Amino acid sequence: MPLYRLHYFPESGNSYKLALMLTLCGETFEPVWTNFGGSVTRTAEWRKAVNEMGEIPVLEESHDCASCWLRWCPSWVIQIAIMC
Ligand SMILES: N[C@@H](CCC(=O)N[C@@H](CS)C(=O)NCC(=O)O)C(=O)O
Repeated sequence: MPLYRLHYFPESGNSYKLALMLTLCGETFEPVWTNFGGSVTRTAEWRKAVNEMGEIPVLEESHDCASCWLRWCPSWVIQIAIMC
């Protein structure tokens, strides 16, 4: 079973949509709260580490090892990735 990490913030409908889909698909995931209001997604560090587009949500997926992560975005691509 894959490991999932969802970078989100609570007010994000796009994040909610993915958390709901993961839950309805019976998947567990680690929610990674992101300080969107504090503009962390606009920093060069966050964009380099998480999403160069500067957008939330981002889903990370790992199959074999906890240090190898696939990173998915935007949300419509994530929905397809969860289904595959
Ligand atoms: N097309 C993207 C849009 C995601 C999106 O608009 N996220 C907003 C927050 S809900 C965002 O990160 N906006 C960047 C910004 O305002 O700096 C998706 O569906 O994932």
